[in-house]
This record gives sequence, C-alpha cells and structure tokens, in this order.
Amino acid sequence: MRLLLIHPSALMYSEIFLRLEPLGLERVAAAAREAGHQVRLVDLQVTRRSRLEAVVESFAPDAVGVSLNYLANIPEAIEIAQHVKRVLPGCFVFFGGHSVSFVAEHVLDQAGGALDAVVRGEGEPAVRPLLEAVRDGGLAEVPGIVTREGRGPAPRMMHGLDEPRPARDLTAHRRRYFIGELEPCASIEFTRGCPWDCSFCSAWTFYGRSYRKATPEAAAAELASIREPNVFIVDDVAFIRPEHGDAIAAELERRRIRKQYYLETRSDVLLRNREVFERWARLGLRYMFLGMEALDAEGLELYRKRVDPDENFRALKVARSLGINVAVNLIVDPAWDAERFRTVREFALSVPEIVHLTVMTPYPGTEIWHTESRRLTTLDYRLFDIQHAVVPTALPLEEFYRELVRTQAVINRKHLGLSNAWGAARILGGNLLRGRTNFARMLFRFNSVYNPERQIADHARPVHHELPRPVHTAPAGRRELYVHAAPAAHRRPPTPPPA
Ligand code: B12
Ligand code: SF4
Repeated sequence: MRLLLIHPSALMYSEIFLRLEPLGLERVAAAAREAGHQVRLVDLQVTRRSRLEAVVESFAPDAVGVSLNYLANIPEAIEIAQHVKRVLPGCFVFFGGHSVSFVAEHVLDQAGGALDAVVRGEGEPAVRPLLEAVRDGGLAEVPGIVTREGRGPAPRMMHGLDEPRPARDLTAHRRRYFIGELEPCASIEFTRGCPWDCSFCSAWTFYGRSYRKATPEAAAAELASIREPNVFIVDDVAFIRPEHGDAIAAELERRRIRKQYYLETRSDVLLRNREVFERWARLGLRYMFLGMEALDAEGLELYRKRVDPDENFRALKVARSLGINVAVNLIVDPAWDAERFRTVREFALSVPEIVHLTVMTPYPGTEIWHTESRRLTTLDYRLFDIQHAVVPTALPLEEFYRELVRTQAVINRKHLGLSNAWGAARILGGNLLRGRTNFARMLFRFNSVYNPERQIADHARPVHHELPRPVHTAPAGRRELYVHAAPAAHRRPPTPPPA
C-alpha cells in the first residue's frame, strides 16, 4: 500500500528556539516500510502546505496518517484530513501520537467523516496490523484502534527500542532542524517512559509509568549512522540509570563517535549520577534542560516534583562545574501577580542559566486536568501550547501577558547572548559562515513572535474545534489515566522516586 505520513506545522511560540525532526513519525514510517509498504513523509514544520497538497495528488496514497503529539495541532490535522478526503475520497485517514491518544473519541466526532480512525499509544506495533486491516478488513481487531464504532483491543507496547531504526532518509530538508545554536541537529531516543508522576505532565500516564531502554550497542550504532554533528536526546529524563548512560558512552568512545549533545534531565538525577554526566560532557554534551518548575518548596510540592529547592540549586552548580550550559524551565502560575514576575526576573538575571517560562496548563492525560479546580476560560485547542493562559489569571489578562512577555524578553536577551555581545557575535558569525541561518533568524524574530497584543489576539480568533470539557472528579486510580497498561517486565520504576 502507499502510506503518506504527515507532521503538522511547528507551534509559533516554540519554533523560534527549536525545530526538531519528527522522530516518532519516522519510527512509524520505518515499521510500515519493513512490512513492505511504500511510505512518504511530509513534515510541515519545514515544508510548505502547497508541497503537501502536491504530494497528495502525485503519490495518491491509500492511507494517510497524521502525527498529533500536540493538542494545539488538532484543528490543523482535522483540516488536513478534510482536504485529503476531498481529493481522495477512498483514502483511509488516521491520526496517532501522544495528545490525540487522550482525546481520541472526541476528535473522531469533531472530524466527522474526514477521519476514519485514531490509533492510541505506540505507533510501531500498530501500523502493520492497521494497514493489513485497511486492505483486508478486521479494523476492529487492531490494537489501540478507535473508530466511530468504538475502541478495539488495548494498544500494544514494544518490548525494546532497538527496532525499527527511524526512517531518517524520508525527511527532506534535514538542515532545517535545530535547537538553539546546535544546527543542524538530529534527534535520538535512548529510553522511553518516565517513572516519576508529576501532576502537570502526561509523559508518565501515556506509557503507564513504564521504562524501557535501547541496548548500548544499538544506540551507538544508530548514533554512528546519523550524519548531523549535533544530536538532541529526546528522553524525558536522561541517564536515570547511570550504568546505561555509561555503557552507551563506552560504545561511543570505542567507536570514536564525537558529536554535540542536548538532553533533558532532573536535578536529583544529575546530583545522583554526576559521573555519567561528566563522562558525557567529555563526549560533547553541551546543553542540558532541567525541569526546575518552581523556585519554592510549596510550588514543587504542588507539582509533585519530588525534589526540593536546595537540590535544584545544587544541580545548577554541578552542571556549571561540568561546563554544561543549562536551560531551566519554570512554570508560570496564572495566579502570579506583578511582584511574582519581578522576583522571577531577578532570579533569571542572577543566574548564568537560560530560563524558560511555560504557563501552567491542564492537559487531558494529566492529573491536573481532573483536579485543577479553576474553571478553564477557553477550550480552544490552539491555546493549549503552554504559552497561553487557559485558566483565570489573577492580573487582568492583558497585564498578565505584558508581564510574561516582559519577563521572557529580559531572559531572552540574556539567552541569546545580547548581554554578552561578543559571545552572540561569535556564535552568529560562526553559524552564518557555515551557512546556518536558523540561529540568526531566531535572534531577530523574538519581538515579532512574542508580543502581548498578539497573545491577546490569539484568544479572539474564531474557534471551530474545542477540547472536551474536563470532568472534575479525581480519577478512581491513576491507572485510569494510562494509555498503555505496562506489561509486568517494564512496570517497576528503575529508581523509585523518594517518597
Ligand atoms: C522530544 C519532545 C519534544 C521535541 C521534539 C518535537 C518533535 N518535533 O517531534 C521538542 C523539544 C521540539 C518539543 C517541543 C514541544 N513540546 Co514536546 N515533547 C517531547 C517529548 C519529551 C518526547 C517526544 C518524542 O520524540 N518521543 C519519542 C518518539 C519516538 O515518540 P513519539 O513522538 O511520542 O511517537 C510515538 C507515539 O506518540 C506514536 N505516534 C506519533 N506520531 C504518530 C502518528 C501516527 C499516525 C501514529 C499511528 C502513531 C504516532 O508512535 C510513535 C512511536 O511509538 C514528549 C514527552 C513524551 N515522552 O512523549 C514531549 C511532549 C510531547 N511535548 C509537550 C509540549 C508541551 C511541547 C511544547 C508545546 C513545549 C513548548 N512550549 O516549547 C513544544 C511544542 C513543539 C511544536 N510542535 O512546535 C507535551 C505535549 C503536551 C500536549 N498534550 O500537547 C509532552 C507530552 C511533554 C509533557 N510534559 O507533557 N517536544
Ligand atoms: S519527571 Fe519530567 S517527564 Fe517525568 S513526570 Fe515529571 S515532568 Fe514528566
């Protein structure tokens, strides 16, 4: 069969700092190709919509799958499905990915006849049976399937991550993927899942709190096959198991692989496993993203982060001593007043780290979707991008955005190195000389992307598709939130989080 896989556009407020390859979709593509299908992939983060339309006509796919990791992309995906059905009425259209797994039935209703199915959970084990069923019948038996007739069997979970290797050859324009000054940048996955259970996050509920690892040999072989000099490690929390990080490092040393890396981890993991991060710093680890989330103990407890402020600050010191540049994330509570924003600005300017701000947002699949008692002020999918306030703000909304953007602007001037003109000029000069323009563009785009008037205007756009209204009852048990019920082998958290 001919299968066309599509990744929607980048979200405006994130593409300024990064734009990364659609790794999940490349893995789904690889699984379909292994099953003998002809596969094309269009990534709208880096491809014009007109090109997609041309491919739909010339390739005339039998099936089209759209990746929906982000709620904010759902209206665009529905619109793409409608377009495909208009041009190719017989084509089977399905959605899959993280966010849509939590709202599958609702999206099927909203898309009407344009959408044939949603696949919940991991795409690799589902795509072969799905395409067979599209050809031969038996759709209701496909693991993870949801159609207008109802749900099929529970989604299947892969035992390991070594296969299939992402079909990177299917992504055109790979030079356009970047994160900060790491350009061009590929992505890789060493582990999948997270054993913690933060209340605002759906990473753990999607994988049922399971945790799986690639073998060090397969991880190193995949890295060796990547042409880009920079790599973003997509793991939710890198190097939870130090011996796993060490074993991959040993393989890289043996094969003499040298790249620059960016990863995400937690403060307690960095403190506990300092040596492995030190070894990776020698191998090229340049940037690290630490989810600090809150500056005070009260906030950390509210988000069930299971670290204290002291650990967070000690982790920053350790990263500095290893020469790793750190980006920290803080969650902006819409209840913040001007004084609170001022404190955060002061903090951000007092530390050498890059500070990111994301607005507290209850997502389907998170605990706070059920327990957050403040009423949602909007159900517009497009505003659920953690850059907009979707619950009431203590400040008038305009003032909230003014404070938010002011704080981000102060932080970004620092982040982009403008307070250190020589540093910025060096990076910029080097990148431009090498023909890399993403970083340069990013430097100049900040003011056009981040501005309070635009954020306010986003709230006034006509809304065609809305999220379902949350049911405000705490789930009977956390398993009710899971997409995947983890098989016993993967169920035990590798490092029990402290009580
Ligand atoms: C890496 C990552 C990113 C990367 C890469 C994104 C990209 N281009 O793919 C970067 C850093 C760019 C990023 C950015 C953001 N991210 Co992000 N990201 C992740 C993370 C940590 C891992 C995703 C990943 O690559 N996993 C590995 C691959 C192999 O798995 P996968 O993509 O999930 O794909 C599998 C399945 O989902 C499924 N699947 C996927 N697509 C399809 C399609 C079909 C047809 C089928 C059948 C199946 C299928 O099969 C795949 C293989 O099993 C997840 C958390 C998580 N653990 O999922 C958050 C997560 C997806 N991100 C999140 C958020 C909020 C964001 C941002 C909005 C944050 C911000 N403000 O900057 C931006 C928005 C990005 C954008 N669209 O412009 C939220 C999603 C919230 C939501 N419900 O909408 C998550 C869940 C994290 C969280 N804490 O809750 N992100
Ligand atoms: S540690 Fe990170 S990935 Fe894990 S549940 Fe918390 S926020 Fe989500």
